[in-house]
This record gives sequence, C-alpha cells and structure tokens, in this order.
Amino acid sequence: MKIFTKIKYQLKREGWAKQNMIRDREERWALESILECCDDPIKVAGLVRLRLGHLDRRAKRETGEAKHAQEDRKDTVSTNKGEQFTEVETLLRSIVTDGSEALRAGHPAATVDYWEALAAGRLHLGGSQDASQEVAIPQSERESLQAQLGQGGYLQCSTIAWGAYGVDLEAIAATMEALKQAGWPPGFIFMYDEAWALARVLWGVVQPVLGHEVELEPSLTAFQLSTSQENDTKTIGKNFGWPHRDYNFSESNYADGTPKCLSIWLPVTDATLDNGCMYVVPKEFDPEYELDGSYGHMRPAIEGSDSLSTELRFGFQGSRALPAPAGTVLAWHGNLVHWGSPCHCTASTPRASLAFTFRRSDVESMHTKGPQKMKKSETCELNLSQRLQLACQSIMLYKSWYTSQPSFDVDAIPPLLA
Ligand SMILES: O=C(O)CCC(=O)C(=O)O
Repeated sequence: MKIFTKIKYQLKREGWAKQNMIRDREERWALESILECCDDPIKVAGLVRLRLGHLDRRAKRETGEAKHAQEDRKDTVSTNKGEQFTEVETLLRSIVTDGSEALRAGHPAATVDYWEALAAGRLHLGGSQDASQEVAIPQSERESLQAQLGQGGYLQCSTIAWGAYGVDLEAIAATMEALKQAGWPPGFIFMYDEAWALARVLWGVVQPVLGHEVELEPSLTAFQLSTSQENDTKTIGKNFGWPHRDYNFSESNYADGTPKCLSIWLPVTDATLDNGCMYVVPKEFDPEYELDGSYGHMRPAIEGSDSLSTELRFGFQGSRALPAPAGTVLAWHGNLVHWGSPCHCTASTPRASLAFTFRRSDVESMHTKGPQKMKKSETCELNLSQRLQLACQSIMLYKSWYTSQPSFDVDAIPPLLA
C-alpha cells in the first residue's frame, strides 16, 4: 500500500513539472507573437483577447473543480459546521463588495463610536489624515538597506521613531488584544487611522529602497498570536507556520532580478524566539530561488508521502530566526522563503504584527473583488465602510491558512453576525 502511495505521489510531482513547462512555453509563444505585431494595435488587442480567453477558460475549469472538491468535502463533515461556514463566508463576501451596507441595519460595527470605544479612545476612526509627512532615510542607511536586501533577499530597519509620526505602537498592540478579546480577527486593526498613519510611514522606507514610486496592494493583514496552551488551532490571525513564498520569482522580480515589490512585516510588540518571530531562508541557501518553472518553487514545504513527514525544498540549515523589537521594519523579496513561528507557552506577551505588500507603480498589481491597490494619498480617504471591506477581504485572501488546519474557525468572528 505504502509503495502505491509513493508512486502516486511521484507521478503527481512529475505531472506538475510537465504542466509548468507547457505553460511557460505557451506564455512565450503568446508574448513573442504580440511583440512581432506591436506596431499594429488592433492585432495586439486581438492576440491579448485570445490569450485572456484561454486563461478565463482554464480558471473557470479550475474553479469548477475546486467547487466540486469542496462540495465533496462538505458531505463528509458535519453539516452543522458546513452551514455555519457558508453563512460567514457569504457575509464576508458581501462586505468585501458592498462594505458596511452588507451589515444588518443598526449593526454597531457600522459606527465610529463602536470602534473607538473598543480601542478605549486610544485609536481613532475618521480623524484628519496627512499624506505629506515623509520619512527621510539618510543616503548611507538607504545604501545599507539595499545592500542587505541584495545579499540575503531581506532587510531589517530599526531606526524609525514611530512617535514622531503620530504612531503609538503600544496603543495599536493594546487594541489588537482588545479586538481579540471581543472576537474580532486582528486585521480589523485597519479600522483605525493610526494603522494607516503607520502604513504611510512605510512608503518612506520602501520607495527609496526600491528606487521607484510604489503602491500598496490590498492584501494587507495582521497577526495576533496566542500561547499554544490558550489556543492551538489555526484560528484567523495566527502565525503562518509553513515555509512559503508570497509570490513566485517572476511575479516579484524583473528577469534581471530587480525587485518589483517588497513584503513588509512589522511587529507592534517585541517579536522574540519565545512569542513567535519570523524565520527567513537567505537566498544563498535556496536552490530554487529563481526557478519559478520548477515543481518545488511554490512548494518549499509540503506534506510528505505519509502524514508524519514534511518535504522541504530549501537549505533549512541556513534558516535564520529574526527576533525584532517592536517597530522594526522587516522586508523581504516576494519570492524569499519565510514563515512565522507560533507563540510558546513560556511567553508572557504573544506577538502582534502587521503585514503589507508594496509594489512598484509601473507593474501590474493583484486584482480583487473588493478594494484595489492604493496610492499613499488614497489611504487618507478611506472611510469606515472601505476599511471594513479591506479587513474582510484580508480574511478571504488568507483563508487557506486557516482552512487547511483543522477548519476555518467561524467562531472567531461572531461580532459580524451579531
Ligand atoms: O506572521 C507570520 O506568522 C507570518 C507572516 C508571513 O508569512 C507573511 O506576512 O507573509
């Protein structure tokens, strides 16, 4: 039996490798044909439409297959849990597209007072916001950050005086804890002005490092861990513990290795070996760093052929833990292998952190059903409803992290349903 499982697994792997090769070849043909007729816009538009037609067809088939698989799974789990899941997911989806209008009439989450009271008045919603304030990174520091990034694929910057930009990290951390106590996932910290003031400061770090104007992807999220004793399930907002890449090589770099985007991770409590810090694999230890056509590129860690083994496809000996005091900006290339560790029972304060992706403004960004990428000035104009959309979109974007370990914990968001 064991040998059959192994053969099946190897065949599957070969299948993936073949499929990637075929897709790359197809992509190359399409792009070359477009290049050949680029002085004829009508022809170019025709070829692009043809190509998109194929991609849509494929996406439809894959969504259909995923839906079938989900329905099959649903039949095998308790219908009770299945129904609850659908109710929450349906509500989240409608908030992503319609904002606070999707909440029942009179829902407290549609009011500023509710959110400000939850933050004990320490954070605000709807105050005046200022996009003009800039963080000025001295040239020598910029060069040192660029050198760190170029060498290892990641950087650490701990020189930002957050208080000077009106960002009280302690108040943010306390509010994330209050959100947790009230049943809200940590991504709802983006309901508050101060989380957006923090994001705007990051523009001043990312732009000089990438040497280009950048925009914020709508995939921002937040983490609020609990000690393993308090909660050992994968509820929303817990660490992403499997080694992974945020994007593949070509989504995150030009062909010559110049980065198109930067993933940013910022702890608002100290992040320690005890309470859950980040781990990275410096690119020198990652043989698949650039190999986005290969089977393992987006699978640096997967379950092995039996339930007790894990298959790792990077030099794990070179992995590095990055403990970081509150307010340290960690950044990495989108294709760098990384993960976040859980909070150990010995830790007194579980780690809380925020995560963002900034992408060069001349590069195509991700498209979502809800809010799209933002310029710095646009983050000053987000109202309560749009912030709700972003927080719910974040849950939907990352839900695979929560479904894969035992289940998507609907009980983590009762306030939305109340
Ligand atoms: O905070 C964590 O546990 C993981 C963060 C992460 O993997 C990410 O932001 O991409």
